[in-house]
This record gives sequence, C-alpha cells and structure tokens, in this order.
Amino acid sequence: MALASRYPDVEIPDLSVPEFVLAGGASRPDSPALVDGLTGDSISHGQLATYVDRVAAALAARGLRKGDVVAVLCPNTMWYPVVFHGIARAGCVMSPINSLYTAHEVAFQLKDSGAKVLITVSPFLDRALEAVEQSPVDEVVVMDGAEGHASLLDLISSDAPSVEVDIDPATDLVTLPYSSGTTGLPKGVMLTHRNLVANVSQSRPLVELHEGDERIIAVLPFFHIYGLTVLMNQGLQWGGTVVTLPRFDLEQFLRTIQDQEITRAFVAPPIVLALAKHPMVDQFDLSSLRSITSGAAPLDEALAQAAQDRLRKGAADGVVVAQGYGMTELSPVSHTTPDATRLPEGATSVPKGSVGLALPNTECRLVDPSTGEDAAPGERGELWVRGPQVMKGYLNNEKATRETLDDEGWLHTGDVAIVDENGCYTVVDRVKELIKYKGYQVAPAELEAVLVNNPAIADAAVIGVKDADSGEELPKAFVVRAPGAEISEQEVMDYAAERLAPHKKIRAVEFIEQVPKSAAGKILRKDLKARA
Ligand code: AYL
Repeated sequence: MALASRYPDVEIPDLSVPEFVLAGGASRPDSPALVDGLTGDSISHGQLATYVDRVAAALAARGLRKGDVVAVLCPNTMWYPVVFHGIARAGCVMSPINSLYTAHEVAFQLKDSGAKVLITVSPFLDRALEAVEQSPVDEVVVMDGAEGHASLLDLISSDAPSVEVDIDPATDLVTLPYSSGTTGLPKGVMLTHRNLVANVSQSRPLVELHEGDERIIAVLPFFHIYGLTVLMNQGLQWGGTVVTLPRFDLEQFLRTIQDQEITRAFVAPPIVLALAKHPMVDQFDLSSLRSITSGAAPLDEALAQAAQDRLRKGAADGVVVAQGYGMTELSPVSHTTPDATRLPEGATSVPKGSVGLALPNTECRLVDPSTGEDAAPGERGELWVRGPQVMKGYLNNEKATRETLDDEGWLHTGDVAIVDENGCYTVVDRVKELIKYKGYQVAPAELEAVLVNNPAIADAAVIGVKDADSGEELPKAFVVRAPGAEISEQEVMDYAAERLAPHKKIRAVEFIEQVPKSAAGKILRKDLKARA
C-alpha cells in the first residue's frame, strides 16, 4: 500500500536544469548569486548567466556533444556552479569526483563514466594527471590555470557562438554522481534534468522562503548530490546567495555565518555535534540563521535538541535544527522537515528524531524485507520511495538497477523506517551494506577488493561498527591471513589507507580463521555484526 505525501502535488517545470535554476535570479541580476566565503569575492546572478553561456559555448567548440561526460575534481569555490551549469547547458553530463580521492579512485570514475574532459584545479593537477593516464580523458582543464592547459578564464572569454542544445529533461542526463547503493562497488547514478528540477520544485512548499533574502552556506561539498541539489541549485533557484567554503573549519564556518548573515545551513551530523558542544560557538553571533537541516547520516535526537537550545540562547523561538533524508539515487531528497509555517494541515510539529515528511509527488512504502508485505501501521519496514526524483538507473549496470529499482518504479532504499500518524518518518536502521562515515559513503565491497589484493591477506570482510564516544560508524575489517603471512593490524590499516580516500580508512581490524559466507558465497555480514 502506497503512503501518499501529506502535501498536494506540485507541477514540475519541463525545463533543463540551467533554464530552471538560473531563472531564479533573472529578476535580480545585480544581486550576488555566489560569494567566496574566504575572500568575499562574488558573482552576481547576471554574471552567472553570462559565464554559463560562455562555458557551454567553449565546451561545444571543443567538439563536446549532448551526453558526453565531463568530470569535475574540485573543492567548493564560487566557480563550481559556473562549471556545472556550463556543462549542463552544453547538454553534457557532469560527473562530480570527491576531492579527497586518490589517483586510483579518480581513475576508476573517469574510466567507468567514460569522461572526455576533466576539469580540476592546480593543487590537484598531479593527482589528476596520474589518473588521466589510465582513462579515456582527452583534455584536462585547470580552472586557475597551469602551463599547457586551458583555464576557466579561457573558457569564459571564449568568443564561440552560444549553443542551443535540444535537451529532453525527462530522459537526458545532467549529472552522474557515484554511489554504491545497497551493495557492491560505486556505480554511476544516472540523474536526468527532470530529476533535479523535480527535487528542487518538490522541496519548495516546505520552505517559508524570504524572497531575495536567503543566504545559504555551502560547506558540504558540491561533489556530493546533497551539495549539488540542495545547497547549490536550490539556493540559486531561490534567487538567493550561495556562500562557498572550500573545506570545513569550525571557526571559518561560524565566522562566515556571522559575517555573511547566513539564513540557511544544510549540514551533516558532525557539524551539529560541533554546534552543540564546541566552546567556540558562543563567540559568534549566529542569530541570522532560520534553519539548520542535517542529512546524510543519522542525527541523535538529544544532540539536535541541544544544538537548537544553545543557538536559541534560551529564547522560545529562533533557529530550528531538524533533519532531512535522502539518497544519491533520489536526487537526493525524499523527506525533510518543513519550516513551522509550512506543516501540512493537522500536524503541529515534527519530532526531533524524525527526518520529516515525504515531499510532494513522493509516495512511500514500508515493507517487511522478509515477506515483501507492507508493515503494519506504526511498525518498521524497509523504506521504498517512488517519485519524479528517483534515478533513471545505474550506468551500464542493469543488474544493480533491477535490484534497486523495481518494475513499478519503487526505489528500495535499504533503510528501515517507521512513520507516525502525522506522516513523520524516522529512520531506525540500515539493512544495506553501506557504511556512513561523517556522512560520506564507505562501500565495504570496495575496501574488501583492496584488501584481498594484498598477498598477505587471503580473505577479508568489512562492516561498520558503532563508536560509543562519537556515535560514528567505523569501518572494521575482519581479515584472514594468507598461510604463513604475518601481517599486523596496523599494516592492514596502512595498506588500505595508502590506496583509499581518508574517509574510507579502516579503523579497526580483527583476524579471523574464515569469513562467514552463505552457500552462494555472499558474506554473512549479520554474523560479523553479531560478533563485533
Ligand atoms: P548518500 N538519517 C539516517 N540516515 C540517513 C539520513 C538521515 N537523516 N540521511 C541519509 N542517510 C543515509 O547516497 C541513509 O542510509 O546520500 C541513506 O540511504 O550519500 C544514505 O545515507 C544515502 O547516502 C537532505 C539532502 C539527506 C541529502 C541527504 C542525503 C544524501 C546522502 C537530506 O536534505
């Protein structure tokens, strides 16, 4: 039985992402669209539209055509949205790469996505070039410039004719982020123009928007779909100002909220933890904030309350600290906590531990995974989601697509949830392999594949174990030593750390005789969890 959204459906404009998003600032061309939180430099909405047109023209002049993939390896700067929309306007597909990836991880994504161009920044150039050697990329653009490479300025000052690419929003891809989904290695998630346009449109009725007066802090990375849709595209579509920070530093974050009078912060749980606990928070005036929304990993209810109480400084109202929920495969949002004035009829508040309500145009089911039947009212079940934000599928991986997205269009999230009588959902468990470390994905299968490449390791299995102090999930490896091998715990951790981005570090090791497996050879992670 499908559970309908408590909100009436919204109309989803039949537009490409750049047409839809950039229209948000069209009536205020001189107001800032983007601000560099470190320097205060800015790009106005009018400039943004011009730069996007130029980047698209320059890409087309290089021979890039509709559907070609352009990868971007770059931290958050105010130029990232220029690049993303330029790529999209040219009809190309932007594949965002995690800034912390090793050359090996970058190469995997370049190869798998079939990227033709890589856009990066000079501090990452060595790593980028090492990765490009093993890939189909034929040009590397260095945004801030480097000998022998075109720069962003070169693209923006191009005098190539503007392009009019015929984009079908319903079928043409706009972005290809990577996610491991419920099982296995990272896969390209095919998101269409319509997926992203829908997700921004669907989120709108839950926000009490202050037209022309919203400033969003963008410290979560644009290379993750959360940053791309919620921080960048939603913020720009609102006609707001998106203030970028290249990395999370608590003092910079707090100072930027204060100095730029930030109204909305979309964050992950570690930032809420800092807001609740760190002494430095009291030294800044954060009273411009209207909401802080946390997503990407579970947020402890008491922690959310503590952060809110502290920031309100005893006042009865003020900033709301609440949660949203989503998944790369959902563009990414399916649930969020509305502003207080945007609650659906009959509802008075959203409990702090809840991820909020299903967005408009979003249907949900809670299904007992063992029987495939709908869970009884008030009971837990695997969350299935259907709506216009559901991905088209995984790139070149029909099997994984079929395992995740069924014939009726339901996306099986691998998360377990409950819903209350007001339609507020709470995520209570995760039944998929995925581990979340500080909101980042860690795919056990990827770590296992790295470990078994070590000749001293005969077999390995990785699970997440909850750390009592931080509440974080830590990747733990169960390792079977090869006969006669003497590899130590530290050597196992070092071996993985050399090959993988820092958030994928193995943080605990246990040696075992044999990895428990089913008759079909599947790792019995439940048994390992019980043992840990
Ligand atoms: P991915 N509580 C518990 N688990 C969560 C939550 C939450 N609030 N949000 C995300 N997850 C987990 O693809 C869950 O297991 O996308 C889910 O399947 O990196 C997985 O993270 C998906 O990880 C927003 C906007 C949340 C974006 C997002 C999350 C995008 C993370 C809320 O407003």
